[in-house]
This record gives sequence, structure tokens and C-alpha cells, in this order.
Amino acid sequence: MAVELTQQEEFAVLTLNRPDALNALNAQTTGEISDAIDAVERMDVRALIITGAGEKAFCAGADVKEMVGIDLISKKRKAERGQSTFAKLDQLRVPSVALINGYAFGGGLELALASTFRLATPRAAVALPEIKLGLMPGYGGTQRLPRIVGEARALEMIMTGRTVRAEEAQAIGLIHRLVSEDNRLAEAFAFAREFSKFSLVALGYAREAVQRALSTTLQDGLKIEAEISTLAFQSKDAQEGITAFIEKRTPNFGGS
Ligand code: CO8
Repeated sequence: MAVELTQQEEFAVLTLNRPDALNALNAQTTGEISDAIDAVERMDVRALIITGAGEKAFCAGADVKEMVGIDLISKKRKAERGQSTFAKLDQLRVPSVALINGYAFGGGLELALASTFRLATPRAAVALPEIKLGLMPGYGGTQRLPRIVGEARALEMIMTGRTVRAEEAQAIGLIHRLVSEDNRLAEAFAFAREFSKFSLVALGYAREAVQRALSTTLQDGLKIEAEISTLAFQSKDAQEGITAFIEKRTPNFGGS
């Protein structure tokens, strides 16, 4: 298997598992990531953590060796498969955390960009180096990166292909937090627990409202917020949260 999906405590952990190829995304790996995301939808978990096997890489991007001699139709299908897999991740019922434990290049960074949160170890390095291959990002990088770091920084990264080290990535808002090398999975769990104890319904609506803010006007965005926050208010979890506050007890969110 090119990926491994396990349940650890209240989390699903998806590990890209081609360390000899720095966890590059060949067709098999992308297909298995897609299947794993479907499986996570059916699991009783509070978040998905994604990381890479081995000591060097989260994921070095699309498998360059698979691109040799590829025809245009297959190329387009490949980009569409990557995009639809990452879109599924973007819309997953539970929040996702990319734990970047080394190189996150090209499609590897695009996978992290489609995750809700990004953590990195001090030796992590991110880049969209497609330009060096005479290519450009094809798995969502040109669309998600500017939404996260702004147009100027995204253009610079995409047009120079330069490698951004973990500390700078954090400074520009590309990485939410740094975690230690040795204790990274436990620290990722601790980070996920900061939000995963809350209502999955409210978390999902909040994420949707913020995502839609980036593709609409302020006026329309405020209407969307009014609609979505009303839906959140009608959930059983909202009743539970308000009742628990009044009764001075910890809420027990059921996720509906
Ligand atoms: N694809 C396939 N194999 C890879 C990849 C990759 N992306 N990256 C590394 N590998 C392989 C190497 O070939 C090598 O294998 P072997 O031992 O058999 O020669 C092994 O992994 C180890 O790699 P290195 O020896 O190169 O390790 P280094 O520590 O020296 O360097 C780097 C690490 C800097 C990450 C380097 O491997 C590198 O630059 N890799 C390529 C990164 C890259 O260009 N990624 C972007 C690819 S394009 C993309 O992701 C999006 C394309 C969108 C279009 C999609 C439609 C087709």
C-alpha cells in the first residue's frame, strides 16, 4: 500500500508511505489517498492527521517519473484526479491537519494547502518548484496559496519555485505552528484537541463560512454568515452548548 490509514485515539492518521520516492504522488498513491478520505468520512473520529513516512519528506509532489511520455488527455485526467481528491479533503466532514515532517514540494504542498491546518517540524521545507520543470502547479496551488499567503507572496513562490523553510513559512501564515521533530505526532494530537472537543457541526459551518469569505463580496459574505450561523444555531449541539453553559457543566457534543 502507498498510504496507511489508522485510527489513533480519536483521530484518523493517514501516512503517505513511499519513503524511497519521498512519498511522491503516483497514480496509485493519489487513488489510495482518495479512498482513504472516503474511509475517514465513515470513521468515528474528530480529525484527520496527514503525514509522510520516513525521515525526509512529507511529500515531494507529483511523481515526476510518471510524467515521462504522458499524453495531454492523460495529463488533464491526472490533474483533475488530483484536484478532485484534494477538493474532497477540503470538504471533509472533520477538520484535517497536515503534519509536514520534511519536504512538502509541488503536489505535496498542494495536499497540505487543501488541509484545514498545517503544522511543520523545524526541518520542514515547502515549495512549488513546478516552474523549474517547465510546468506550473496543477493540484490547486495557484488558487489556494494566494488565498492563504496573499497574491504577492504566492506569485513569488510560484514564479521562482524557491524553497521556504519552516520558520519563514510560519511567519507568512503558511504554517500554523511548529512542532518538535521527536514528539510531532503527539503535538499534532494536542493541537487537534484544541478544536476537536467542539461541535463538529459548528466547526464545519464556521469553516464553510470562512472559505466562502474568500470568493465573495463582504455584503454577500455577511448574508452567507447570517444564513449559516442560523443553521448552526438550530443544531442539537448548539442547544447542548447553551444548556451546558447555563448548568455550569462541560458540554457533550454529539455532532448533530
Ligand atoms: N517524483 C518522483 N520521484 C521523486 C520525486 C518526485 N517528485 N522527488 C524525489 N523523488 C525520488 C528521487 O528520484 C530519488 O529516487 P532514486 O533514489 O531512485 O533516484 C528519491 O526520491 C530521493 O530523492 P533525492 O535523491 O532527489 O533526495 P534529495 O534529498 O537529494 O532531494 C528534493 C530532495 C529536493 C525534494 C528532490 O528530490 C526534488 O527536488 N524532488 C522533486 C520535487 C519536485 O519537483 N516536485 C514537484 C513535482 S510537479 C508537481 O508536484 C505538480 C505537478 C502538477 C501537474 C500534475 C499533472 C500531471
